[in-house]
Amino acid sequence: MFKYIFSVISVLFLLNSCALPEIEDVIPPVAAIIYPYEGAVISSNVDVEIQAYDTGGMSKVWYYVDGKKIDESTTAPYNFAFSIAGLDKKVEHVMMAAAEDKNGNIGYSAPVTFVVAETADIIPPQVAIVNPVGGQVVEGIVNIVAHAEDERSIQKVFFYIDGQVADSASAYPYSMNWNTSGISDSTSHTIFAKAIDGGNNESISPVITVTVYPRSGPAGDNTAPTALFLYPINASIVTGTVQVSVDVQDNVAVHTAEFYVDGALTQSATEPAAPWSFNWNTTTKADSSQHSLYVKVYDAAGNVGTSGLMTVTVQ
Ligand SMILES: [Ca+2]
Ligand SMILES: [Ca+2]
Ligand SMILES: [Ca+2]
Repeated sequence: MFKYIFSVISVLFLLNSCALPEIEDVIPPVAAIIYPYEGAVISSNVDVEIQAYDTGGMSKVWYYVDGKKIDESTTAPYNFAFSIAGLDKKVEHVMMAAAEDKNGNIGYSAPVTFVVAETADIIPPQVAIVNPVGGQVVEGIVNIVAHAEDERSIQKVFFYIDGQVADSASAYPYSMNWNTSGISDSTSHTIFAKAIDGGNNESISPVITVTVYPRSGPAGDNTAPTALFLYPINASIVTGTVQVSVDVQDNVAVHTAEFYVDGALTQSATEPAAPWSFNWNTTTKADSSQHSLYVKVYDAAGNVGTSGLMTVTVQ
């Protein structure tokens, strides 16, 4: 009997623990219409771009124009070829997007009002890369920015790096982040943008060329640091523990300094203040032995400088 009760309790406990967690997703997705933007003037068929997000996963996204459902998709990115055929010209139309998550919650975008132009747009847009500038040395994450304008509307801007589409933007500001880490030092790369207006006219920006310098130092620093012995002086006799002093300078900052004795690294410092001073123990050297000394200095951009070679005699 007790055994039976114990079994029932066990089963109940098991069922209960299975049913326990699972927090129900009651939060609807967020949705936004990226293109057309508010007030856009559309002159031909365009790509509608909708962004939607849900923490619990998306089921589908669809959109309406003037209250009538036009299209839907279950896979991101939510871009739709949109035909303006049948839409009245010169009047405002309202577009709205909806997104449904896997639990059936539905979220709606803000409405966007656009106008279908009476006549076809035959004037192409204008576009130029405004950041970086041609000839610039770039590193790390580079924010590429294009300026695009049209007498009616810009539909999309594509960014090309070395002739390949790297990214696109449908909303102002037209920009993308280019991660240059992993790209070989001191290599040249071309960048241009292509803008498409609401009439599907295209324009290409002038091509700019930049040089990638992905090390950690300031971009464009090509000046090597310098090192100059203040003490000891060349051809002098030293004894015991010598306080070596070296003036280290750079146009930006000295990152590392290294002291070499007879070609062997003996002392180093990170971000040394000038003058760089340290104690050099010569008591392990044989009496009357001669030793060569020099200092190497590096800046954060990887430029290297070397002091002159100096010879001292240990007494
Ligand atoms: Ca949700
Ligand atoms: Ca135009
Ligand atoms: Ca430098």
